Amino acid sequence: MSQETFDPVQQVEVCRVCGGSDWQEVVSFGPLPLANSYLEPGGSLDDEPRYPLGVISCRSCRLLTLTHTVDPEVLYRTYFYVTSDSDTIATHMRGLAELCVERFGIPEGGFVVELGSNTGQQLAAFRDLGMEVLGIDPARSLAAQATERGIETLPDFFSAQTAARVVKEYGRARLLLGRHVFAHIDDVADIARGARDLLEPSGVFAIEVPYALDMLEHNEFDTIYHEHLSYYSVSTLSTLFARHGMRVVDVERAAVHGGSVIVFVSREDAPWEPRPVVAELQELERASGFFEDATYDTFAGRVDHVRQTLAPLVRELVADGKRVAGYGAPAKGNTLLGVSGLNAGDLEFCIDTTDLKQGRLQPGSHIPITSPEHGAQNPPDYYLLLAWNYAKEILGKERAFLENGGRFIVPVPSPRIVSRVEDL
Ligand code: DWN
Ligand code: ZN
Repeated sequence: MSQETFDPVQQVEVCRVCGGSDWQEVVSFGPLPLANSYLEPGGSLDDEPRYPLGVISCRSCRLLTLTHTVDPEVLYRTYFYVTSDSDTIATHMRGLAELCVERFGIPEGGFVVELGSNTGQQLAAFRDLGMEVLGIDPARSLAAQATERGIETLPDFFSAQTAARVVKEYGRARLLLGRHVFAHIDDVADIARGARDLLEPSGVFAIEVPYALDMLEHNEFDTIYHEHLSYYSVSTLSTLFARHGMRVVDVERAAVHGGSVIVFVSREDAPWEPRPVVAELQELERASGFFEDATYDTFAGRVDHVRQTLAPLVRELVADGKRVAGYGAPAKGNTLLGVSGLNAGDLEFCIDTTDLKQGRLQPGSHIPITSPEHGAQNPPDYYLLLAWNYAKEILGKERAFLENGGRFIVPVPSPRIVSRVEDL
């Protein structure tokens, strides 16, 4: 395809799960820059690419999907997100490795493959338990970094084709894992086929995704950005895998990233009987209105409330002579800033622990990103908590800031000011 005709944006017409095309419009955030495209200072800020961002819901299987897809080559080949080294995530990863090994009886030396394995932190937890591991990640620099630390990682997208190559070169896997990557994938049928081929007959595919029920309930609309193509429920994932000769056999809810589910999928003829929790969660989803249009209209109304109240709250504080900065520069913060219209005139800076982000500017809002040390030396009066999914951990370690009169603005479900960890 020539440069002139290549369009990295495609409109979603057909449901990637069920093939349906009866859509309910949920929210529309207009064109926004890519949430992980942190800008070099000094570069031109005028020609920042922006892509449509909105969510629709399939009335047949209730998949929530973005209205448009952006080509994964544009999104992931150069990627700034490195798996957080926060205590919350490190503990979660160790727990997840133990859970998989125990529940599905993976023996020592069992082969574990992870897609979207990033810097290899999760696979290191499996290796510590005696497993053989292999990572697959398209971000070339991350794959190289992981391989350097001893976690062999193929610099590739996972697909049925990659799966066939792994089977040939390494053998079949006991466990295939995808943490916060499955919801980023458009051709999920290809992934399901690849998973089926890659796994031993009794193997398990463990998928961790943000739980759509939590997103709706806690108004976590900022987790909507171009990388997150799908927002899954257990019901929708069950529909998907049933179409590919597989079934959901277990589900764990986890508090990470605003509420996630780890869904365990095996071949229909594998020796794992679905646990009662699978049906229980599907029933909870039904009872929560997951299959009704009204639920999505209510969500859109709550999003609108944040959209209309957050910027005035911050601007009132600034007009009162208060200094406001952002805490964290997570990708989702850029949806929040973009949707609420906050920019460098409102927030002085955003602090973030990620070296790669420091010294750059937030996409869209152009707020400079600095180090936590800079924040400690120039404490603002208020921190807008962009990384709200780590609220407890962050407020716990920012006791000095709070004791000196500092405050946090927690943006979702509805903006509020917090001065103590107990108020969360
Ligand atoms: O799916 C995805 C999720 C799981 O992770 C990706 N597409 C991208 C990413 O989303 P995110 O950027 O919203 O993730 P986090 O992990 O919520 O980002 C937190 C940010 O906050 C990081 O940049 C690190 C930073 N941070 C900090 O500066 N101080 C985090 C903590 C805990 C801190 O104390
Ligand atoms: Zn559908």
